Amino acid sequence: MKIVRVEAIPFAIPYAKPLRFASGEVHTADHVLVRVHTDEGFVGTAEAPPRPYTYGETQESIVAVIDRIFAPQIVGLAALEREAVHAKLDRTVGNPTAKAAIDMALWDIIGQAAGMPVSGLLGGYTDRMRVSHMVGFAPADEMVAEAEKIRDTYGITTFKVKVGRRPYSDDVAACHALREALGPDVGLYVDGNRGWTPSEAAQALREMDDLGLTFAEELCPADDVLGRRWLVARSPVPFIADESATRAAEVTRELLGGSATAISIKTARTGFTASQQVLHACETLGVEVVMGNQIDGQIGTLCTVAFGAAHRTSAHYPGELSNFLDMTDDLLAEPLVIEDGTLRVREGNGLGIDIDPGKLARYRQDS
Ligand code: MUC
Ligand code: MG
Repeated sequence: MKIVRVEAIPFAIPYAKPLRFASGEVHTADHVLVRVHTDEGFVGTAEAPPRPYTYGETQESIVAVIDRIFAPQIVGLAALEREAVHAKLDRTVGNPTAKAAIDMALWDIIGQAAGMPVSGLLGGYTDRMRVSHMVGFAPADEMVAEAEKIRDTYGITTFKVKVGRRPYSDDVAACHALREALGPDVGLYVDGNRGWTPSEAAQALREMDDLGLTFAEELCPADDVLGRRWLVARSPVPFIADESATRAAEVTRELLGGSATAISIKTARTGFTASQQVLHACETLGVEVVMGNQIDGQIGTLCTVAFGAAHRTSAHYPGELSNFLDMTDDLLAEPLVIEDGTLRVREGNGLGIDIDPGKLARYRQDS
């Protein structure tokens, strides 16, 4: 079963409520739909979200690297030769979400051809994940109102709070307001997207010591090498590396260097193949993982839950699976539903991604 064509289709869907965080903000899902076609008629689907402030990729660069470099390299290879495909893709540095989308589309093809769900092929641990919702920057009362609405509407009881603003006391106050409003049983953790210095972060953690946070993520840059190690050594909770550990080798480097004590796995950047490398490295080192969100649409979210639910360790903590709720629309024919704070893996062969052709025609940017 040979790869005969790779499509990279730019599309844009506005957000009803933009997400703001220390390294940037998102108003439109200007993603790239990736479709890998085979000579047996199977088509694998995934999406690549450009995050220039995290990976340097843009919508245009993702389309260009797929059209000009990756597609010519992999057309003619068999869809089962994933290692051969990766050997080709790895000749180009960077471009993580473009590579990850191709990887996940290949798994989708393999699942369809085998007549099995990808989540089952990956590990088949469970069929659902509890959901953690990301609360972006806003005045504290609006952050509280959003969390209460999400809890009441979807039954979600874990929240990742964006921090990293200056002065740090605004974020500390928002976290205290959230804990007070939501009560002691709700899970809370914070993500600074590198916004603070090590000393600001240490001070903020001290002032949030009584909040029962479960994790702290990327509070300061990993490039502040010694300051970051100093902070991580003093953090009262596991310190998650997200954008500082975007490849398996970076995960090893950050963990062994003492710059992180937990890892965010994002299928949007490591697909399924390298996400398993990351997961297994963390398992063998005894490091906790959280399934993160690259501000994914519903296609990316389906990929995240398929992977997260497939393994014991990745299914342990609630996964960040709800950013799509802030979009005005999406491409799936059958929208995702979060109920009782839970998102289910889609049934069926492959990833179960069924694109609505009318919506694709409406939102695509290349026609
Ligand atoms: C997150 O976990 O940081 C914001 C920037 C990014 O790279 O991912 C999102 C969410
Ligand atoms: Mg993060």
